[in-house]
This record gives sequence, structure tokens and C-alpha cells, in this order.
Amino acid sequence: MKISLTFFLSLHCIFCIHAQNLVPNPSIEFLTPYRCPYLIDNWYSPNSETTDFLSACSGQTPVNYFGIQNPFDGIGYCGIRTYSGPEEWSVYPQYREYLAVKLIQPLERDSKYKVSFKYSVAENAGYTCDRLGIVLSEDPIQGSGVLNYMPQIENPTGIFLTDSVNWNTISGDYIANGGEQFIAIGNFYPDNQTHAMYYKANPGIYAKYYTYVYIDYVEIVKDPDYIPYLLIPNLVTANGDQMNDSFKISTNRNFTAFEVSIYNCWGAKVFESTSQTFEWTGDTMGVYYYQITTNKSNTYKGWVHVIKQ
Ligand SMILES: [Ca+2]
Ligand SMILES: [Ca+2]
Repeated sequence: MKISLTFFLSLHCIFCIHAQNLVPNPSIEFLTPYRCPYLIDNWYSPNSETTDFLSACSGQTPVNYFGIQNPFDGIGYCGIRTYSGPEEWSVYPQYREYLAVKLIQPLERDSKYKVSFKYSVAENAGYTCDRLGIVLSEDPIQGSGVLNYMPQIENPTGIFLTDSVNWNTISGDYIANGGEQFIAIGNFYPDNQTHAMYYKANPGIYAKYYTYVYIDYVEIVKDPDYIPYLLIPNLVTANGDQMNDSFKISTNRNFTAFEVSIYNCWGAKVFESTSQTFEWTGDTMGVYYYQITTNKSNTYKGWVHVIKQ
């Protein structure tokens, strides 16, 4: 009995320390061996192009057509084309490959998540480009050619991806709108918004005129310490001392919709805005009534005193 209790406590502690990664098959492995190398578990190509799922199970890691790279984790990873040079445009105009997956559970509204994935540039690719990011979406991510989505986490513009030796990380914090349950990784920009250059003296045969990157270990983990807040002041002292000089909200949330209206004591509207970064310095001294609606559903009402002296 005593042993069982100790075991239970240990197990409980393990789950406490490690927040759950919401990405299924995060290491991009063939979890069902007989499917290798044709059907990867969970992951798919959202634009139906030939995304490569490379694994030692089919002899495609660490050496493959595109370069040499040991997996960051496990025995496999993914390989995608993120840009094709002008030499390929007659055959492959605006050609892109992506990898996508449905999360284990949807993201929760106003929660903060750490989003990251590993990448390494394939050494046989003749071109390098700067675009690589991850999209989080409520609806399934799909389309053809360049997928029309704005990545929430991405490599900085103008920084070319060139490291073909190490695994590097693209990561960022993401405050969820709630309901996001699909992700995709790749270059979501057309050629005229992608910075690219031919940089290899001796590229390989297969990837000579395009950019090719390996992707491994994708992680989306909730930050348990993040607490969303919204502070609304009830006093404005518009005297230029930099303290309470205007009526504005303080928040760490990003509202998808926002409205604020301010009324004087006779009920006349004196200010309105749809920007959550609004600032109202007050008309004349007095007491005003405000109404703030966030995400079209939550309404906050109250009084604000304006003092001018
Ligand atoms: Ca892997
Ligand atoms: Ca390499």
C-alpha cells in the first residue's frame, strides 16, 4: 500500500512539472512502422504538394537528396521547399511546400503559449530565403500554391536562413484568441515578398535552384504563469504631470474587437473609439460614464472623474 502511494505521488509530480505539448507527433516520426515512408502519422501537406517526410526507417536520414542532417529528435524530420528561383518558374511558379497538423486540443482564449520549431537548412539547396514561419488557425489550413495566411510566429524579414550544420529555433509567445487548433509551417509569402538569393558555389543536383529546409520538433506549450489583466482607471488628472493624464486601458490582451464610448452627465456621447490603444484626455472637469465592449461579448461600464488643475 505504501509503495503504491509513493508511485502515485511520483507520477503526479511528473505531470505537474511538464506542461503538455499540444502538437501530436511533435518529432515528425513514422509512429506506425509499416506505413514508412508513405503515410506519416498526424501530419499532412495543406496545399497537396509533395512535402517530404524523411526518416531512417526508409534510409532517408541522416543522408538524403537534399543534404546531410541528423534528426534533432528521434530518427526523422520533415523537408520542405520554401522558395524556387527564376530558373524553376516556368515549371514551378510560386511553388511552396508546407507541413500541417491538427492540435491535440484547441488553444484557450487569452492564454499564453510558447510556440517553437527547429529548422536546419539543407546544404544542397542553391538558394536561401528569409521567410519561414508558423500559422495558428481556428479552421483547417488549406489552399494551393502560396497559402494565404499571416504567420503569427516567423523568422525576421531580411535575415537569410543559411545554417546547414545546426538545428536552430524559431519561437515566440502567442496569446490565443481561443479555438485555434490547426497549425502549418512554411513560407506564406509570394515571391515578391520573399527575399531570396543564390548563394551556393556547389549546390546539389536536386535542390540546385530552390530553398529547402528541414523541420523537426514542433512545440506549443501553455504558459501556466500567465494571467490576463484589463485595468480601467476611474480618475483622470489632466495636468501634464505624466500621471493619470488620460483615460486609457492597460492590458496584456489583444482583443479581436474593441469598442469604447464615453458620455457626459447629460448622456451625450463625447468620445468613441474602436482601438484598444485609445487615449482620451477629457473635455472639461466632471464625471463621465464609459462603456467598453471587448470581443463583442464582454462589457465593462463605470464612471471616470476628470480633474483639470
Ligand atoms: Ca524527429
Ligand atoms: Ca546539414
